[in-house]
Amino acid sequence: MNNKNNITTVRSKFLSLVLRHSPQTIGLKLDDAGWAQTQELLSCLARSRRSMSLSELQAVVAADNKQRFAFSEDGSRIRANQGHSIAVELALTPRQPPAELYHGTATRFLDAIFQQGLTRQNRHHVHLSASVEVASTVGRRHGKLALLRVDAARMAADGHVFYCSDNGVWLVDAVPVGYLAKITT
Ligand code: HQG
Repeated sequence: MNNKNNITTVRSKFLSLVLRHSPQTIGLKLDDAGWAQTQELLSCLARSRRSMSLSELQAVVAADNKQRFAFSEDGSRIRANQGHSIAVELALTPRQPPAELYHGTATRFLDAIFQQGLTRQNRHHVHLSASVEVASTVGRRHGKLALLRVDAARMAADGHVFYCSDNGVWLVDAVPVGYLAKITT
């Protein structure tokens, strides 16, 4: 990773922290839908010795490999597209999921998952992916990869509501055990 990418990654991680989990760290306030005023974010960052210019912030948003952040249309506000632990109402619209979705996790969680199903832990939803590749990357963050297939078609037919975030992550309240199958990797 070159130096410029490195700085962008550090900035992106810090933005995730303040826009998803802990805006108070820099004295920032988010509205009910998770939006921060862009100018206020820049001022709070500057006061916390995390200064960046508007164009540097725009570069972080544009360069983010998962489109974690979005500006409002006029650019006056910014928010995280998903992944919050604090209460926000993202006003997501229910969507019909693809027939199958995938979840990557670590092998050490499997016993609990096959007892309780997938539960949302600290986040607002269980996160699912339309691709095995993305699910594998997500799972490896936690340890030795275990890949799960979710029977999304049957879940939806049974009345479970799915949402898709602006950056293409599928979200659901929980996945009961009966819809899960382990994929041999
Ligand atoms: C596991 C990243 C025990 C679950 C990614 C996961 C994603 C259980 C971990 C986003 C369980 C939670 C979310 C149960 C679930 N017992 N363990 N009953 N149910 N788990 O990080 O899905 O980089 O909160 O399998 O791309 O790994 O942040 O969720 O291993 O979209 O933008 O508990 O985070 O995006 O871990 O990742 P996480 P996740 P960002």
